Amino acid sequence: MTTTTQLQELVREARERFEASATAADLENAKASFLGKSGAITALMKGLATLDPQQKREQGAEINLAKQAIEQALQARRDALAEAELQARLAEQAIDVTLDGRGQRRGGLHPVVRSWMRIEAIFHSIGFEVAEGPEIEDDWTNFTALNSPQDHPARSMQDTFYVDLEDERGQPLLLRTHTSPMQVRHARAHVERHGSAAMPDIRVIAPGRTYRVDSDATHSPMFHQFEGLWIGRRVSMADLKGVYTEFLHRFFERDDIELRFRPSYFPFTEPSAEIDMMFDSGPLKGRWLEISGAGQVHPTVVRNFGLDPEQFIGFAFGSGIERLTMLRYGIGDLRLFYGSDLRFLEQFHAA
Ligand code: 2NM
Repeated sequence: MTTTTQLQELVREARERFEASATAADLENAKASFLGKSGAITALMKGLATLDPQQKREQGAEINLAKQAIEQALQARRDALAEAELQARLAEQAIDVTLDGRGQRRGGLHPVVRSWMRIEAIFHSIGFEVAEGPEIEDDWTNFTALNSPQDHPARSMQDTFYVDLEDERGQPLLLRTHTSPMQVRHARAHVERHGSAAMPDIRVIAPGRTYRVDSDATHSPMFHQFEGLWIGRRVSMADLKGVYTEFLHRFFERDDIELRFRPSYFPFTEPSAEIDMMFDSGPLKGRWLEISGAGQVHPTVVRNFGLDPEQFIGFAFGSGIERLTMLRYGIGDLRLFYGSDLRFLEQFHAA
């Protein structure tokens, strides 16, 4: 005979065992001791067989109640364990959306490249094409075509980086010392394409890297230049002044700039001039600044373009992109351009 107290004790014990089960497997083991084939409740049910019908009914009902209570406790514990496991998995996989992202390290354009791009855009809008060409040049295109005499100091090993190779015609190869060889190539291709009889004017700029054996606070062995060239039947130094004035106004985004031409010498132009500029306001106000070399293209050079210098005439100029960039942004030391110091470079990323 089982007493109500014994059944209550059994239910209490089951609840305790279920509560103490830390995993689903523990819980199923605990369940077996009460509801399994050889569990306590099952044993009690079997015991009913020996009782008389009245007792069987009463006892059976009580045992059933206890069984239901145990099943309820089991289910409650199953739910609790499942919920705990879910919470643990969520916590483990949690993302803290308030943390900073790893971000993407964004590069930026070098200030010299920014100037390069602006220069191309400005001259393009004035009607100039943009020439391209090799940085390793042959002797004829870099020097001879541009009327540089054999004994010119620029042709010496002290001034020019020669490459340990010759081209197929046996002439020396070198790192171009200016961007004019691109103009030579461009002009010759232009004449080849159009012929000279009804040739449209040659109007081109040649921007790019150039190399000279030179290194101090104001000279780098590699620097950037852009040269301009306009050849037609009646192009004058007045056109040069007009074009270059327009360029400076656009490049510096201001009109209070004065220009002056000073006589100079270059092998590839005659006459030749230095272009000086002066701001009428701001920190550099009133100081003449050397900004470019220029001149009327030498007849020998015009002939080397494949044109008759009696019929074709024009101007050319060559300016340093670093120098223009330093003036535009107020940069004091050329070497900052080549130091790869992000504290310097990042100032231009959003410029
Ligand atoms: C300069 C100064 C003066 C120049 C000449 C030529 C060409 F191709 F027509 F011969 N291009 N650039 C030139 C003229 C360059 O740089 C200081």
